[in-house]
Amino acid sequence: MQNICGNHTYQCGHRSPSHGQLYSCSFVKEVLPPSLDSSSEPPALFDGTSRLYIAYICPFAQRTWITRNVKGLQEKIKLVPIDLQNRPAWYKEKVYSANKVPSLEYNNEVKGESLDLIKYIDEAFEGPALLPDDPAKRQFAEELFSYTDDFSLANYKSLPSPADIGDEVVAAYDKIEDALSKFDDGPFFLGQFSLVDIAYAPFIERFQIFFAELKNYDITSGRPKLALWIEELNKIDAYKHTRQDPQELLARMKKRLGIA
Ligand SMILES: N[C@@H](CCC(=O)N[C@@H](CS)C(=O)NCC(=O)O)C(=O)O
Repeated sequence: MQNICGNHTYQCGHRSPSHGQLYSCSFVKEVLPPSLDSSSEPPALFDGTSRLYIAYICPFAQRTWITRNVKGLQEKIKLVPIDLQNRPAWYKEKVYSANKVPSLEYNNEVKGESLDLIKYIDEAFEGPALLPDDPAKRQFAEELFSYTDDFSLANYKSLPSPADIGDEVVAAYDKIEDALSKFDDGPFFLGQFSLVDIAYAPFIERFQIFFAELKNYDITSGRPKLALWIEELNKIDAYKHTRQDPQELLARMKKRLGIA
């Protein structure tokens, strides 16, 4: 089974997702910078440095962070984490007027929206291509990108209710299991690892924890494809390094639900 990482010294025998080339998986674990808050000076904006503004706890931002890592862009794109609870005023005023994360400062422009950004980073930067050329796979990728918001909404909606998991969530995970069955050349949505996996990973990472702890519901039960997808995803260092402490994610969600 293939693995992927964000380094392009072609050494250790794992296959690139789109071309079947061999390349290394010696992902270099970077020391993560501290989050900037309202007391922090802005970076030297628009000085030619590419910057990815994220919040460590944000699943949307995590999509872009994973993409940057998988493509081996740790040196090319500087990570700038923001404390969303105590945001620096300059972020809205000078960087991204939508005042959300993620955003990407690149070539004197700032762009936002995580799904647009992961596609943009994949196309505009070097590193392994994270969408296959196969038109059938491309079309399925678009269908799955379109479903991400409905998927996470169904999940979030079910959390505050004291009732069982609910039909909508069961149907959402059944749809994921079906999607994972479509291509059989690998354990990922399009067979090989792609941007589609990156789009879903931060959300499934969180809901697996929340449903297990808050609703005693195992999303992988009776869903072998999903179980394998999670297992294979967790072998990818470039993703693993972006994972948050499950207990912290759970504590935040409990607080948000008023059950802390
Ligand atoms: N649709 C946006 C959603 C981004 C988003 O909602 N980010 C949250 C953090 S997880 C945020 O910045 N919230 C700050 C706010 O809404 O003020 C995307 O996909 O990038």
